[in-house]
Amino acid sequence: MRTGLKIAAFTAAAAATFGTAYGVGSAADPVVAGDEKRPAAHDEHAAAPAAAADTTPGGLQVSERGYTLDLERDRLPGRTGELRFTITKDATGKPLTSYTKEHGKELHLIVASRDLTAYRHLHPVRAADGTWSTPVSLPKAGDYRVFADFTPRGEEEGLTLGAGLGVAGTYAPAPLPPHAATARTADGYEVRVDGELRPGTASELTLGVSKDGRPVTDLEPYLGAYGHLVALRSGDLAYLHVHPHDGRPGPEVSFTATAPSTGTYRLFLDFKHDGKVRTAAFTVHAA
Ligand SMILES: [Cu+2]
Repeated sequence: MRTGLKIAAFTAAAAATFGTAYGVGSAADPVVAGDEKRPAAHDEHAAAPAAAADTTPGGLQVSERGYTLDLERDRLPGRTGELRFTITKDATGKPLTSYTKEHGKELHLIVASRDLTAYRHLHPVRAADGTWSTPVSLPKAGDYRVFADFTPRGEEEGLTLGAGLGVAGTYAPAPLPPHAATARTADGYEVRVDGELRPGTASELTLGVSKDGRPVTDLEPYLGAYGHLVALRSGDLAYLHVHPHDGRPGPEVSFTATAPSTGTYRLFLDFKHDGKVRTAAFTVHAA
């Protein structure tokens, strides 16, 4: 069982767990059921490993469960350019063209710098042949990781594939910002995080948004939720995407999350206010 994305999205109090298999065989069975309409010769899961292999957190592998993230180029000549890629079905070598939408999109693309100081959440456009493309503008040169978060149609569980991306130019990796309970967005919003991330146990994180010292109570839905939270583990950039479990438009948005291990994580919260999506980032420790 992969990231538990659906559990988080559809079950109010459920933990979004990555790195925990819950139920031997449960990862394989829904795939078989969901693939009934496809001809057997095109069943790309025939060679998929057993459920036991699914304890790895998302985003660490370029290829998983019969799908591969193929970046057209794994380096960009500058900080601004176009990213093009396909999700290739290993069994046929062809791009995947049918997806189940999650939060209004067939695919969510996260681009994060290896030093965890730069972050982009993008929604590429898919051509009929399965090629995805999006303009990308990054704040600095260096090593990045690209995460594709999607659910192939007919499958119960989504998956997140990750690939490296190099951006040409002079690169000075930054130290991870220290732990702090509050973060300020580039445009003056203050976000406070309450609660702790715990390894192997679900815990609640509450993020409170204010502007000019006043709580924001009119957050706007962004992709069907008042907040989207991505956690990346420092060191290997293991990926966890969680969704809020209450429907209030602020000032507080709560998430239930489970860290796959002790360690340091960088949290990125996307929220929408005054018609614009804004991002606040935090460094937290799970211990
Ligand atoms: Cu998205």
